[in-house]
Amino acid sequence: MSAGAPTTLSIVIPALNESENMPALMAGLPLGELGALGWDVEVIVVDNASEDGTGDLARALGATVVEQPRRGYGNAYAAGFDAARGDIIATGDADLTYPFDHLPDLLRELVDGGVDFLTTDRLHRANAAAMKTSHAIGNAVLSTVSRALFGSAFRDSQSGMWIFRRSVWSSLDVRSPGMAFSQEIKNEAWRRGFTCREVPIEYRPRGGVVKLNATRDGLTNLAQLFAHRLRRPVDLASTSQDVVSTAIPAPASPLASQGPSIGGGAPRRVIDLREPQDATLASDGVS
Ligand SMILES: Nc1nc2c(ncn2[C@@H]2O[C@H](COP(=O)(O)OP(=O)(O)O)[C@@H](O)[C@H]2O)c(=O)[nH]1
Ligand SMILES: [Mg+2]
Repeated sequence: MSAGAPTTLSIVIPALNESENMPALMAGLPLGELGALGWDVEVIVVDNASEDGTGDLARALGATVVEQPRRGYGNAYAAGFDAARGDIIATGDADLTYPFDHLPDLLRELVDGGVDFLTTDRLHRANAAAMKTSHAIGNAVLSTVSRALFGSAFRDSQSGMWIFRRSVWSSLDVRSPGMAFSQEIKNEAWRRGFTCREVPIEYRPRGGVVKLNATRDGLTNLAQLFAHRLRRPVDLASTSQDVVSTAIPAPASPLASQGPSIGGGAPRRVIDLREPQDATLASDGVS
C-alpha cells in the first residue's frame, strides 16, 4: 500500500434475526487476505433487536456488536456508521448474498481509482438465479425512477454493498429509517458531488428468512425518491461536520464532465460505469 493510503477498514453488517447465517457470514470474511494486504479490519455487526441470539453469536464469532433497538435497515446502518472507526467502510447484508470475499478487489477499485463512494450492481444476467423475478422488476423500476430524478447513472439503486471513505458519511444527509436508506445514500453521494463508481458483483441465493416486504418497501422507496428529490439540500458545510468533497481529488477521467445541478453546490462528477465484462469481480476468478 502506498504512503498516505487508507489502512483501516470497518465492515458494517446490519442483522435482524440472522443467527442461522452468522457462522458462514463470519467465516466468509477474507480477514486473513485483508490483513496480508495491510488492512487493519474491524467487523461491526449491528444487531437490530434480534430475537434469535444474533448479537451474542456474532460477538462469540469475533465481531464487535452494536445494539440498535430501533428496528429498520437504515436505523441499523446509521448506528453502525456512527460506531465505525475505519478510514473506509464496507457494507453488506448478513444473509450470504453479497461477495465479501471480493472485498480486496473492491477496495483496490476504490483506493487506486480515487473513488469516494463505490457501489455495486447485482442486476446483470449472471445473477438471474439469485433474485426473484418480482424483486428484479421492482429493482429495475426503482433504479429507472432514481436515475431520472437524480440524473445519476446507477444501474442498481437497491444494492446493499457499498465501499466508501468514512469521511463521506458525515457530509451526507441520509434520513431513511428503513430500506430506502440504500437508494438515499447513493443519491446523496451523487448529488453532493462525490466521485462515485458502480461495479458489477456476483449476487448469491439468500440464506435464512427474507426480511424485505417487497410491496410495502417498494412503495415506500418510490415515495422516498420523490420526497428526496424535492427537499432542499441541507448545507452541511455550514454545520460542524467535515466536508470532504473538495479535499479528495477527482481521478483524471475522460468521462468526467459537468452534469445538471440538482443541489448541494458541489462540483458534479460523472459516474464511471464499466461494462460487466470489464470488471468481472464476481465470476472470472479474480481474487
Ligand atoms: N428488512 C430489514 N432488514 C434488516 C432490518 N434490520 C436489519 N436488517 C438486515 O438488513 C439486511 C437486509 O435485509 P434483507 O431481508 O436481506 O433484504 P433484501 O436483501 O433487500 O431482500 C439483512 O442483513 C437484515 O438482517 C430491518 O429492520 N428490516
Ligand atoms: Mg439481503
